[in-house]
Amino acid sequence: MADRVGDQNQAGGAVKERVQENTKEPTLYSVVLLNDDYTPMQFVLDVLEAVFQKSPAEAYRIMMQVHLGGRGVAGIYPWEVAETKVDALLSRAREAGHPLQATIEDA
Ligand code: TYC
Repeated sequence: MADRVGDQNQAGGAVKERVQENTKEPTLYSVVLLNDDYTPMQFVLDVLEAVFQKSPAEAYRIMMQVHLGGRGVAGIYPWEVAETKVDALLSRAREAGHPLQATIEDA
């Protein structure tokens, strides 16, 4: 009797099968910075460091990729985190009077 309970465990053997669904990775989204002709390079560097937690070297790489190529990935996050990052970026940019834009895309 006691052995039987132990064999099946307290969830009747269902625990192991639930492990995967309980630890499933969230769908990820890219926050993509877009180029414009007016936002100062230094402002983009500051945002990449403050909002997207990039090192100065990585911020410079991303900023130049956007400046030269039109777009660049600032970070990859679950949906709600990506939205929060974009909100922070947009409110800093508008506060400072810059037209900086970003989009959220499937990663
Ligand atoms: N192109 C801008 C300039 O020459 C710099 C810039 C870089 C703007 C990245 C936006 O996402 C951006 N001042």
